[in-house]
Amino acid sequence: MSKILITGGAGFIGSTLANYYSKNHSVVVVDDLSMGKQENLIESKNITFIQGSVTDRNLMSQLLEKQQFDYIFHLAAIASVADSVQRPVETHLVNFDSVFYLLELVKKQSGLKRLLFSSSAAVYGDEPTLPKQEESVIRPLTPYAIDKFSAEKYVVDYCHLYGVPTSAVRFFNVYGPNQNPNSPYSGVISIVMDCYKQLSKNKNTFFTMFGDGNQSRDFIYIDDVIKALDLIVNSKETLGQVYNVGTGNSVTLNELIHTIGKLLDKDLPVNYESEREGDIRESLADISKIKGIGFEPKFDIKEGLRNYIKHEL
Ligand code: UD2
Repeated sequence: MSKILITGGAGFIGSTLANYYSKNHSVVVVDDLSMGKQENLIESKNITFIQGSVTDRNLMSQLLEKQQFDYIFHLAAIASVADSVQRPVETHLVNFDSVFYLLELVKKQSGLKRLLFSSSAAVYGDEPTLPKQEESVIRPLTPYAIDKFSAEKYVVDYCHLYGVPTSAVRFFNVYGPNQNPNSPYSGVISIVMDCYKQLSKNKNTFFTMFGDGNQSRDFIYIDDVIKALDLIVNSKETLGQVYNVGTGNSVTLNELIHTIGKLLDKDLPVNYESEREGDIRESLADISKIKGIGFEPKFDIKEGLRNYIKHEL
């Protein structure tokens, strides 16, 4: 039974990971509940929940001095790009400083098997060459992307310089059950699903499409993400490495809405508005590197949506 720390463990990705590992391992979750919800975590004697922020240095140092973790997943973040533009200083404290401080804390721990850091496809910015390889041009354009990229660099550097066992992932567009739809910057699929729920109560519900709907994204289902993370932390060749976590396929938002409509046998009214400032037109991962450690996405967009619908609607 390993000891696992998951920061941001009440959020969408973190809670799914915590619930998954709690079957066979002891999991400690730290979350300030700014976006996450404690109800996302299943009732389990193997999960310990601590409400607090990763920016609280006393909390983090006490936690890591008291307990020796085998694995640490640092997922806590201000997850919205737009929010980071509104609050660059707060974003920096959460998305960069907390990582730096955590690296210093784990530097002293000899038993750690892996620290995994969650970076983002945002680091590639609007450079148009597709698909994005880990070695592609990096053009971080927002406080969110700059912090993710610099934190990711430190994470990798601490492995090479000090022998801290680290890896980083660049998430593309992750979707699935328990993704919070309630912020304007929530994942688009969670917003569409929420619209469908509202539609059954209110016939006037519609989905707001920002732009012409021809922008595309590489959507990856949460179960595939969990599999990718588990593979990375259990492989030696991933030490000090960064991996794209996507499917290698993309769909346009118009195609997405059409597919969901077909699966539910009901059309969702769509209102087209002007595109969001700074919106990336196309996003697509090259996943050759992660395939090299045995990763193969199991869910294409249709299969993923089918599963999501089974859980949520
Ligand atoms: C994703 C990540 C973000 C960052 C970024 C990097 C999510 C939730 N966000 O942002 O954290 O890593 O990738 O590039 O995964 N849209 C609508 N209507 C809505 C909501 C969204 O049309 O009500 C559009 C939106 O303008 C965009 C697309 O849907 O073109 C996807 O939006 P998103 O917020 O799900 O994700 P994205 O790619 O902006």
